Formats: sequence, structure tokens, C-alpha cells
Amino acid sequence: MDVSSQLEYRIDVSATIDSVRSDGFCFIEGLFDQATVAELNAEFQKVFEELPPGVSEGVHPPGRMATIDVQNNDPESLPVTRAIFQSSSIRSICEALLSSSSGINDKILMTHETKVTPITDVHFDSQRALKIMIYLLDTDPSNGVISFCKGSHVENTAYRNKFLSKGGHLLDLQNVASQIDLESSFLEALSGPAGSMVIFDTDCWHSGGCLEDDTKERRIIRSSSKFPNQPPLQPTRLSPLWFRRRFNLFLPEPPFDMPGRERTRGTARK
Ligand SMILES: O=C(O)CCC(=O)C(=O)O
Ligand SMILES: [Fe+2]
Repeated sequence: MDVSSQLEYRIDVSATIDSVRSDGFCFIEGLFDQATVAELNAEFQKVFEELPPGVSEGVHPPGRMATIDVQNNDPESLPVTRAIFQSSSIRSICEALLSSSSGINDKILMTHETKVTPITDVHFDSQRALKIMIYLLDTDPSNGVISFCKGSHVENTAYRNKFLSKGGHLLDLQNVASQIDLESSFLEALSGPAGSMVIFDTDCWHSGGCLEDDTKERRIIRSSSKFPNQPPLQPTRLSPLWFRRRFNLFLPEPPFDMPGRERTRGTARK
């Protein structure tokens, strides 16, 4: 079965939308069949070996990361990856959750974790996005399973909105969970076979786990689409705030503090 048919038969679009809205994430275990998983792994390999046009490599301390700029990448070069993220099922889910049809899944990232360092802190992203991740290997707590705290996006979105409405800047958002947050949050680890997919609102507390030892690895293909109408993460170049941040001068105080929480300032780690 080709990928669009697998998506069409195995994803219930409206149930997926409801579950991301209420829980903050939706896990579809074993979505793709073995043949598709093999094709995705071949495309993953090709990206890192050949860095085709429209693909750039980024800094990723737990391993390697490549970003595919979908608009500038040869449509023939990564057909299965593109077919998934451009499928009508995935587009309908993203458009409904983002209330927007622009910029959806324009960037596709591939990450290959091989180092025994925590992949992330327990955090929510500084900029709110809808992300889709596909495991290319069987993934469990021994190789960087991703975990979520169900329903936590509601409070985190409320905190984000209050912080921004009081003049706070996204770079000052305290998005790394405190000890108190951790004690009151149950993190559900989404273990699953290669070909499983998770769709999530990054305002949910989430964390990327860790590799147990250096014989383990994790491979993920993911897309990210920003929720619309957000301020930019970095102040506009040469603006007064840009100068103040650059030279650490008269930085505006954040409007209020969340005790014990830290910041990633736009990255996945503090
Ligand atoms: O790689 C991971 O497991 C999590 C990454 C993450 O936090 C994110 O994509 O927002
Ligand atoms: Fe994140």
C-alpha cells in the first residue's frame, strides 16, 4: 500500500484533531508498514550521506541533524518523506489545529542521536508549534523515547498568553519544568515500533529521553509548523531591543517570575 493509502485508512482525521486539542498529543503506534519504514530509512541515509540540494546540516549535540527546506528541495529526491507530510490527511489535521493553511510542514528535520546525553530537558518550546515525528527505529526508554504530560498544554498556553500580554518577550519565557512542575506532572513515554507517529502541540510538557549506552541510536523524521500570530523569537536586527540584548544593556525585566523554572531561549536545552 502506498503512503497516502496507509494514512487514509489508518488515520481518523477528526479523532486525531480532537485528541491533539484535548490531550496535547496523539500517538499512532505502528502507522506505517515495514516497506514504508525501509524506504524512509533509505531517504534518511541519503540525506546524511549526500546532503542533497535544499538540505542543510545543523548543530545537534546528541548526534546529527539535517533540515530539508521543502520549497527548495528537488521533489524527486525524497519522495516518501514528502508524500507523507504533503498528504491530504496530514494537511487537514495541521490546517484544523493551526487554523491556518500557510507554512505547513515547510521544514522537515531528520535527527540521528548517537551520543549518551539527555536529548532535551522537560520543556515546552519557546515558540508554539505543531510537530509531527516518525520513529524510524523501534523506540523505547533505552533509546530516547519521547514523553508527554497529557493535557499540560492548556496551562502552558495560558501562561504563554499572559506573559506575552503583559509585555514579556519570548526569549524570557520560562519553559523548562521546575521540580514542582515535575512532581505534579506524569510523563507518559511513547514507546513504539518503527513507523509510529506522534502529532503534538509543543505547549505540552515534553522531553526527548536519553540513549542507555553508546550501542543505542535513535532516528526520527519530523516536521514543525508554527502556530500563527506569534511574535518573533529574536528581536528584529538593529532594533533598540536587539542592541540592548546584544550588549546586555538595560534589558527589560520579565513581567513576572515562575519560581524554579529555567529557559531554553528558543533551543531544546537550557
Ligand atoms: O527530539 C526529541 O525527542 C524532542 C525534541 C523537541 O523537544 C522538539 O522537537 O520540540
Ligand atoms: Fe521541544
